[in-house]
Amino acid sequence: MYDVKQIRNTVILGHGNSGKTTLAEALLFTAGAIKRLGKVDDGTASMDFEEEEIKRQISTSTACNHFTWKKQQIFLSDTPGDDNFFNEAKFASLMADSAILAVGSVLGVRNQTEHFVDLIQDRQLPCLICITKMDRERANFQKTVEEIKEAFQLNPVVLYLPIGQENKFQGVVDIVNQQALLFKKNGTMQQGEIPADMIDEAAARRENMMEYVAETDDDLIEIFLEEGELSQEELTTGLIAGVSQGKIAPVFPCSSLNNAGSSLVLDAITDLLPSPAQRPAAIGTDPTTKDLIERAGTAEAPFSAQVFKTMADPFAGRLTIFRVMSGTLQGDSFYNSSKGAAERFSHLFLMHGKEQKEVESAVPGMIVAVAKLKETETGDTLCEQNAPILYERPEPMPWVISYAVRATNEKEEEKLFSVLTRLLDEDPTLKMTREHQTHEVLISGVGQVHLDALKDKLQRKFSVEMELALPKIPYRETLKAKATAQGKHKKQSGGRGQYGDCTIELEPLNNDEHFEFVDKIVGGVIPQQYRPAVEKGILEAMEKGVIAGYPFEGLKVTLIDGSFHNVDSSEMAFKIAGSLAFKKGVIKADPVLLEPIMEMEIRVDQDHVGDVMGDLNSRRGRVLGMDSADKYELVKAQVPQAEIQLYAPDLTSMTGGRGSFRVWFSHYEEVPAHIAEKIIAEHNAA
Ligand SMILES: Nc1nc2c(ncn2[C@@H]2O[C@H](COP(=O)(O)OP(=O)(O)O)[C@@H](O)[C@H]2O)c(=O)[nH]1
Ligand SMILES: [Mg+2]
Repeated sequence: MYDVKQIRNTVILGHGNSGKTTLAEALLFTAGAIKRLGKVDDGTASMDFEEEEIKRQISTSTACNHFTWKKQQIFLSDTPGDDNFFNEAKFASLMADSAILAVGSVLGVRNQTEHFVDLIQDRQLPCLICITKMDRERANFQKTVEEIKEAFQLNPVVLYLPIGQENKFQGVVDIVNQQALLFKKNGTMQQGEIPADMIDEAAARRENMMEYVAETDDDLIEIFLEEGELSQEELTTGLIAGVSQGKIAPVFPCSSLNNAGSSLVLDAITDLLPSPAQRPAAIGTDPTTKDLIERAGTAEAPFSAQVFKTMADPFAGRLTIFRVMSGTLQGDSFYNSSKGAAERFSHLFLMHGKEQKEVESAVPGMIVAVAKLKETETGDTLCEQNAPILYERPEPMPWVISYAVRATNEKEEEKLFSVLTRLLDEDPTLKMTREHQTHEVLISGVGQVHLDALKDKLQRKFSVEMELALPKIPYRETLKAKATAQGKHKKQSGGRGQYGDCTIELEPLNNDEHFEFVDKIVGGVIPQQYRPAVEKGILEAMEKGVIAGYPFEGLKVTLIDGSFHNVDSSEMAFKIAGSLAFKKGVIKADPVLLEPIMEMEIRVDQDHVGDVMGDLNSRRGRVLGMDSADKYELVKAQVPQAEIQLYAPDLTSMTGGRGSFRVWFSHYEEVPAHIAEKIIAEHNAA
């Protein structure tokens, strides 16, 4: 049985390539959870176990792990830093009680670092900051700390000052205890002498730290002002309180590739970061009354949990990963209050990277998994049926790029779509839709790399190959003027003849309706039984379009005249006559192409607003307005779908990764003539 106070649940966040996975590896190794120190670069890191991660040497999915350090149960999640997989980091941050922010000592704060700091601040997660890769050439600890101070309100406080940098990085000065600690190969430290040239700085930093810590607490500041200093105990307890309230973020220099500094971080996780019991109670609602309910993170409260991840495994089936929010989970069932369904399971697991280890029960703060649930999806709340609660479903990152997908081998179409359906479960940022007009299946995601990685995953994990192509734009045709046309179908040479003749008026329908048919035949010039055939013929011809092969929209037809033959007229003949009249009429009625216009909301930093607007202009976009949101500007615009099929990668390169956007369908609009000409020419050439 686990004690909630002995649990620490933390998530590693930071931009891509900042050394998160390597740091996780070093922590696991030092704590004895893995036997060898794996490397991202040769594909042996235990947190990057998916084939696509090994191939790309980037994490694409959150890896959860559990290990013990100093009798504490540590739950550690390693997340992707790439924008394409930001949703993984976002959801993982919702499972954790604290965060470790990784910032590289060479490149320092990057544009993307901001996104992760936003996650930390949104949830007010207490946080440690690791300055990674201290062994690298041009590593600069001080400069990196200064950058962090400047860019974010995290209040970094250096607990350990590096002794040496680059290949001379050999240990740290422990500021609180004024001692030197030198690295040992196994990730732990041995005591040493503070280098002579660091003694003064170390002492000054301790003074400084006292003041800093004192300022986070009313009692401490009083003591500090009276006594001029804090006792060792006051400093330590003040530090712990400051960290767990998110007022101070301790900074650690690390070189995880050499396993240097790992035990310092592990100690900080257990000694400085809060247990689930110290975090604010979880807040949900009562599913029937909608009243707010608080659930404290104690083992005695009624059980509740939330699902943050689902993994599709080709062999084991579906694995549902959730964090216990309150109470104790035991037995073989729980209630899914999001779906209103009871779920049964046979084993409860702890996650160890790609492996799982069975466990008897789970208490708040623990990340656990069960296999083969029937209805449960990511975001769902699990609880006791007689103490139901619903937690707010986290909003996945919006999709911004779509491709038409098909199986490379036509025979594998069915398999492809069944596997894709399973993967949709696993990744809430993937969307699959069938486009009725173009008959394409579209797969939408968060970015180019996101969909490329999906393609790889399908091939490697499920051995189906898929092809991605830019989707066809669902253009439509319509008319702008009125016209009258006659359609006559006549074949009366030998045998039974065919005869149908109709005259119709065509005009635009301005009410968003697809089609309207008015029958104004008088005196039976076309017998009643043939008139619906005229309408049918027109409808069928509309599907195929007239000028460029796209479906025709917004047409009102009035049937005004015609003639028939007693023997040779038939339904078929009038259908053909109708379609002939339609085609002839359309040509005279100023036909045009319509294109889908999308509404976009682009979030970008001040520095790039100008570039983004200029670019929208060149994409035939119309800016509707601007808004400010925090440090960002929100640009609202309408842009033709044809112009933004690859907007996601373009925006990333335009803004250095600081832009993001949402997009949704707005309406149809006429295609400008010079562009319509090209589309029509392409159609005629095909
Ligand atoms: N020299 C050096 N390289 C490192 C260190 N930590 C990570 N790296 C390298 O930096 C790259 C990115 O590391 P990774 O852990 O995958 O970063 P992540 O994307 O944040 O998970 C890899 O090539 C690592 O080998 C370190 O402490 N020292
Ligand atoms: Mg990684």
